[in-house]
Amino acid sequence: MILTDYYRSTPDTTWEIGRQLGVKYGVIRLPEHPDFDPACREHWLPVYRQFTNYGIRPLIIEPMPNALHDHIKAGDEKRDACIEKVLKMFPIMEELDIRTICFNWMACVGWTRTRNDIPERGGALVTGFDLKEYTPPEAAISEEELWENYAYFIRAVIPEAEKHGICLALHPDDPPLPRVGKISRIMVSYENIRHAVREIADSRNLGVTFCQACYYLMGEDLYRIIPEFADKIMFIHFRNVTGTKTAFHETFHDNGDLDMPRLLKCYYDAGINVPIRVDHVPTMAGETMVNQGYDALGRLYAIGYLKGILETLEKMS
Ligand SMILES: [Mn+2]
Repeated sequence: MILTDYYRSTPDTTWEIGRQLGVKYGVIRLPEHPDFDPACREHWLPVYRQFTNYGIRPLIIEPMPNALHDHIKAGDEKRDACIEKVLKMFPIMEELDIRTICFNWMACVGWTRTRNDIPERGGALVTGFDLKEYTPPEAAISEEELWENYAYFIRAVIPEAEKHGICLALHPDDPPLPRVGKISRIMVSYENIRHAVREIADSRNLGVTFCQACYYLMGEDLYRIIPEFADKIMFIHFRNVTGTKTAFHETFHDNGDLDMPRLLKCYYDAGINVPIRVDHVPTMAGETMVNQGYDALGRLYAIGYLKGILETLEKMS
């Protein structure tokens, strides 16, 4: 596995901690201020160099810039202009050898929680979701529209992605509920995602971000689908939770429903050797919540835990 961490484009404590932990590769979030144009090479270069000068080599862009992607998912009048910009990102990524974009197909509402102050072990705070407490926004999109817009996008970008050697790694919907209010969601089951990445287009440049806790909350058998998806898993979100898709919360990585060492062994046994990053960590003692689920101390613990299991698997196999 290739150990990475998630970095915003402005240096903060997570950059320092990553470097101190020996994490050499980055999953990076592009700047979101309106002056940054993701289609413009000159705008990428200083961002890229700031990472490489720091000792972090960017490998993955996550997420696809929302300013473009929201129109593409909604299929509105700005869609084609936004797709044009996405296509212009590919040669820049090729030049910088950043080969993967993690994207999702949640329209109108992205990853969603109802609370960010649930006490986990020892009073560390985690985010959670309870459908009973959730008020969806006043937007509407149907399943048919989502599939149509997805197919439209994939058909437009895959030939260019193939030309430039760029991979698109589809993240499941989080939480994986088929509907929130009048907003449908489609990437909510293994069957649907398999259809999205195998049948709508069958390309080596189209695969998945395996956010393992989302698949668990779908009710899927991870030990069955990981080997079946071995050729499609391009990136792993190492994440643990407890509960069900209608009521769950995040946990420390060693304290949820998922058997983390067994899952890592399952990836190994299936021959999956891709970038992996820890996901959604608790906010710990002495910390003020800055980016919920992404604060520094929780990452420190989670990365150490992940490194420990990976090293053990490598040395024991
Ligand atoms: Mn995830």
